[in-house]
Amino acid sequence: MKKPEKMKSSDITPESVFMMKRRNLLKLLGVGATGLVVSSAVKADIFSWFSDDKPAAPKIMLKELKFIKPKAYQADLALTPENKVTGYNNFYEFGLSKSDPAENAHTMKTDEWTVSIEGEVNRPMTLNLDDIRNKFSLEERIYRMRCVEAWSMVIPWIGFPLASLLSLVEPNSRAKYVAFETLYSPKEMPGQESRFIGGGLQYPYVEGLRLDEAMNPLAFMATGVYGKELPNQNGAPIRLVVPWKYGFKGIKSIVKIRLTESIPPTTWNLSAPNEYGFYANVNPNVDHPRWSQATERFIGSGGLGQVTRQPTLPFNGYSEQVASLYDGMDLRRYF
Ligand SMILES: Nc1nc2c(c(=O)[nH]1)N[C@H]1C(S)=C(S)[C@@H](COP(=O)(O)O)O[C@H]1N2
Ligand SMILES: [Mo]
Repeated sequence: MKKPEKMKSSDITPESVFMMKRRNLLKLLGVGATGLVVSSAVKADIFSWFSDDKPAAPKIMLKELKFIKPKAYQADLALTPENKVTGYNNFYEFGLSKSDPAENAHTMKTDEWTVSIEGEVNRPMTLNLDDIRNKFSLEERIYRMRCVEAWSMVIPWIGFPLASLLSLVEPNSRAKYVAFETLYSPKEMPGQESRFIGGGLQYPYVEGLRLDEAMNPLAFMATGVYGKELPNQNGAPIRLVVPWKYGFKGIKSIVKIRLTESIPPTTWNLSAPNEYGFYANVNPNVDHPRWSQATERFIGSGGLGQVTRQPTLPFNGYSEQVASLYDGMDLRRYF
């Protein structure tokens, strides 16, 4: 996300060509027969989709989940196909290419997982995965997802409202923010100790929301996607989804949630504070310093030549539900 050369890939993208036969792809990447200019960073990204030379990741069986489908969240939108939702990811702990998480995240062990919820709460607690399964009933929500890199998807998540989890621990009157932390385990997540793999971010990955944002009904804890439990590359066993914010707010593989009085540090803001703010609300009118946020490449079922560029919507299309959280705030200043 930080590297300028990674962002210049907008004319041709890995997702637009990954369905092609390698033979055709090589032709395409060769000389200018097609007239397309492809940066070397994008070539590397495209080639890793094919990964002939890399060992195939083990096929992992994911459990089917039981869930309801509340009408209010069954948006009438074309879904991004499952193989792209689970094959084109950002999870820098496992590498910087979009295909790295799917190939490498199997080294993370999720069966003995716990999430501790602590800080400014009346009832701090540590939940294991059985506790989470028993305390929260699951629902499916079809949400738009807009990465700050200007690509987007529509994803059928399964999980429960973050507000349900917060009500359980009872935030006290000092609680104003919610801080989240990803697992820290360099043995399982090689990017946490190698800057070549992990891009030199500070780990563990941390994120945060204001308490009123966290209590908004749209803020969601996902434990599944596409009818099954989350694959590791999507943030197993539990991750945050905040559909009106850029994707990097959706912290994966959470082990700690802490209610705080003051604003918590967040990973991308620590890394480049002039480029990534705390709020990170999707906003077509506030550009990233290095690229426009006015439009986005929707990753749908199409292949090469069918990448849809579409306008980006304020709050990613969720203004009605969330705009009032920011009444009176200058969204250029609080980007
Ligand atoms: N721990 C952790 N969480 C993370 C990231 C990451 O690198 N590490 N990447 C973020 C970014 S930039 C995006 S766009 C989303 C991608 O989620 P997905 O791969 O499930 O689509 O995860 C977010 N959560
Ligand atoms: Mo992102």
